[in-house]
Amino acid sequence: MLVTTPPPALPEGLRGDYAAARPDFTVVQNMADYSDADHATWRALYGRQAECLRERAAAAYLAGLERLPFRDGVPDFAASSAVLRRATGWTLVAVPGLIPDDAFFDHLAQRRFPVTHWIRKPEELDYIVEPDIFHDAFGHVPMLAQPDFAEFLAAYGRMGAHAKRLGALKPLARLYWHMVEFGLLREDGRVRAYGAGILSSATETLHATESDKPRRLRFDPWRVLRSEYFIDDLQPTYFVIEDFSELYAAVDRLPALLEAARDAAPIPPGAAAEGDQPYRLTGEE
Ligand code: HBI
Ligand code: FE
Repeated sequence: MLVTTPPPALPEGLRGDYAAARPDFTVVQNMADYSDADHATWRALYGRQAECLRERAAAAYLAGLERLPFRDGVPDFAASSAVLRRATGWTLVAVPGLIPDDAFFDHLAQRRFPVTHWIRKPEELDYIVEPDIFHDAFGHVPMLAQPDFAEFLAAYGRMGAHAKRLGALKPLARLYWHMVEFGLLREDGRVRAYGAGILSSATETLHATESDKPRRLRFDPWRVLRSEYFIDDLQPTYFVIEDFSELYAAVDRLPALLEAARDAAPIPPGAAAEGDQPYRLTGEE
């Protein structure tokens, strides 16, 4: 059966061609489909972000970026997968854009990271509503070469089916949002970004690592699972880890925490909560 429009589980108006997708929502990445303008858009985004991130991204992210063939234009997923496979056993699969939760979790559990195959238009350099290849590849993929993070993300995928049975998909999605999209790491006494939503945006990078406006809190899974978020504005709250092993360490406690978070009152975006441990930008703590 052909799927002609995004399935009902997805928001309307997505620009990907879902009719071309296989049942697991993957498509073929055809390098010949990218125009010179597409490669130029990638290079413009890459050049600007690589410069912005030199002093602001986590060392593990920058090390991953260095190993991947991302510099010269829209990356070939097969070549990137070869690098990741050796590092952590992950591979990339091409998708038309956002895919349903079940398919997304299943890919992660199998160490396949879904990457949107199309790139934004030149007039969208600063902001795009849907994730494109720049967000998915430049933002997410370098961290897949970090062993602790790579383990965590596969374990996260394995939690998907369990969370769905519990009726706890919302709390599980909050963990992804705050720690995979917008996570911060303390490194040499400074705040560095490793979350893809930060790293693929120049504005969010400065806001997350240098502004005194947002709240920065010590990572606490129970706090994160209850924390609501904005999808279309700079984040008012970020969570800071000290080491990537903290994320994987939280997975053991997830089944119980998800159930409790499902039944707890959510914390509105940017709000304070009891027990918050603020982290100061230049603080020794
Ligand atoms: N699909 N391609 C893609 N990328 C995502 O980040 C993504 C998705 N589908 C579902 C989804 N994320 C969310 O439900 C996660 O927050 C769990
Ligand atoms: Fe993302």
